Amino acid sequence: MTGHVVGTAGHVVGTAGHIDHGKSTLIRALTGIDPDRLAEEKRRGMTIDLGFAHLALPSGRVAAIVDVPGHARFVHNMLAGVHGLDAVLLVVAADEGVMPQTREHLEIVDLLQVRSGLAVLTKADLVDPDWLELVTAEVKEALKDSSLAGADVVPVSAATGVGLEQLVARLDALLEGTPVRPDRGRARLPVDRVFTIAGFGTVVTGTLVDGALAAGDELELLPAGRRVRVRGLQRHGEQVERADPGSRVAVNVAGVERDELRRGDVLAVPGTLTVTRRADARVRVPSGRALRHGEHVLLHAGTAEVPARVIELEGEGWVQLYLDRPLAAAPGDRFVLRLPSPPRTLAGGELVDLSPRKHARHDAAAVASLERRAAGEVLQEELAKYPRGITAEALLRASLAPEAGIERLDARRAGRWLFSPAAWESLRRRAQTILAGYHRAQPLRPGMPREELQSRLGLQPAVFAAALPELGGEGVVVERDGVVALPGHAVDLGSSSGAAARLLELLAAEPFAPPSLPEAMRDAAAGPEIVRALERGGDLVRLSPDVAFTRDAYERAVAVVREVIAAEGDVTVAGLRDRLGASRRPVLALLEHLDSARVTRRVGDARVLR
Ligand SMILES: Nc1nc2c(ncn2[C@@H]2O[C@H](COP(=O)(O)OP(=O)(O)O)[C@@H](O)[C@H]2O)c(=O)[nH]1
Ligand SMILES: [Mg+2]
Repeated sequence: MTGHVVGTAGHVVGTAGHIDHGKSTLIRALTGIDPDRLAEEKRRGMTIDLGFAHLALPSGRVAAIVDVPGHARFVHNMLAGVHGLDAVLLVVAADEGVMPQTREHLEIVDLLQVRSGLAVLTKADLVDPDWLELVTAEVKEALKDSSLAGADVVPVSAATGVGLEQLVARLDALLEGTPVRPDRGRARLPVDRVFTIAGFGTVVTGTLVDGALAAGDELELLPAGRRVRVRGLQRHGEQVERADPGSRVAVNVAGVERDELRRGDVLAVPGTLTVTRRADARVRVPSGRALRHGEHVLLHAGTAEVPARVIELEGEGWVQLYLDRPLAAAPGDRFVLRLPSPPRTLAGGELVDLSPRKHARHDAAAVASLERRAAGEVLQEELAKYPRGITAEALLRASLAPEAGIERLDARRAGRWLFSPAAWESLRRRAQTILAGYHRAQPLRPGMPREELQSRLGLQPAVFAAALPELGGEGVVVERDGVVALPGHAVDLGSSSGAAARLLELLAAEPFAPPSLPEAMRDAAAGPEIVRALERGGDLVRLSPDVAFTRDAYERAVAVVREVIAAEGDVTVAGLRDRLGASRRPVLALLEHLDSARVTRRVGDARVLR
């Protein structure tokens, strides 16, 4: 490629139309560049694969040109060229008029929703004005129901040059009103050509979208998933340091061999695309055609062509696509579905969810969720897929949604974790159900061990640790001493109350000289569970493994201890024993208990208040 080029961000303009209608000749006449670059194309005088050129317009704007083959057999090559087009030149030979690939290409342009374009009547030198008028009307009629409805029809002749200047002026004006590709900061280059240049190595070309690229950038080659580096960049045949979205670029890539790359691969900023074998999509099927459930199709998205199977979902226009090979894509990407044989276009659409669950065919809720997702509620719908919580970071990564959306999200936050309102409600209900069942089964226990509740809820430890205090704050649960309970739960001795009462009775008979605890338990037929329950309920105070007081005895004894110390300065085991009329063993246990409870402190043989 030659020629001095000025200007930066630009548009990409593609040709479309029937074979031999003069597309390539027109591009050559406009740009001086022959888009038919292959030897075979030159020999056969026919475009087989995509051709590229660029056109400097009077305004100073430079449009990149993608010339496509018109032959029915090469529609798949044409499809690799139409992604990323800002405008289309639909070329119709004035002498032939609208032909099959005129309609087929127009339909593809329409399915991909390219909205800027001109119809160019070529070979105007071959027809008379009356005929030209008829063909103009025919072309307008063909455009009527497409995304190019109302486009200007411009007659030209590449042979005489008539009309070329007007065409260039119209195109310039059209692009003036066509927004340039937005820079979303996540550059990606769907690869349409791969070759090697001696001394440089591997070079790929493509239409850059969604972000800018600069020499030195680290990129991911997808779907393979390996890292590569941009060694150099060319735009319109000139070395550049940086290329803006909407540029046709040639990228010299380091870190990958030529045979590891092919058309359909994507170079992208790492982490910004999803590689998937299943996608939910909205489809539009042109009238007169039908998309059958289970149909095997070819999915064309970006420059990729992937065999896929169509699963119809409930409601009009929603499908789940099962791909034979992984595809690197982003939500919102447009695609075309074709039937392999005989080859024909079937439908077009937009990828909506790139990591969907499998749906039952009549899952109306799944479709309702897709509708909301397509309407822009991407994050909200993605969040709904994670009943066990997800971090904001992971949610953004999974949905490829802009960060700003997180603030508008209707979500319950627990630390770093987000839950959809429904997921949180379900977590609350499950915690309540699990604990209620546990309390019923274990009335003598104060609650369920934390770890058990965590595993019963199926939450990761980190998520549980963040969620539990929130559940506590909402009054759903209470947590104490490593166990979790419902707020209303009290240890209920229930059927064990006979044994518990007997035990308290035995201890109360000689409150300061009770029988040893194991003995009393045996006599009352009360197990350790009952002792713990009474202890937790405050009805019994265990002073040592074998000494327990009733609460009443304990409180009275402590009062006496304070009294004696207040009156005499300290208290001894013997002194307290005499005051309480008790035996030595329980008194010793009581004072040691009070020492360790930091009520009293031992000084020699005596205790003083701490
Ligand atoms: N007379 C005349 N012939 C043309 C014109 N444009 C293209 N052709 C001829 O039409 C044939 C097909 O042109 P080509 O550009 O290869 O068509 P494509 O298949 O649409 O790319 C070639 O023989 C061209 O010389 C034109 O404006 N006037
Ligand atoms: Mg051609």
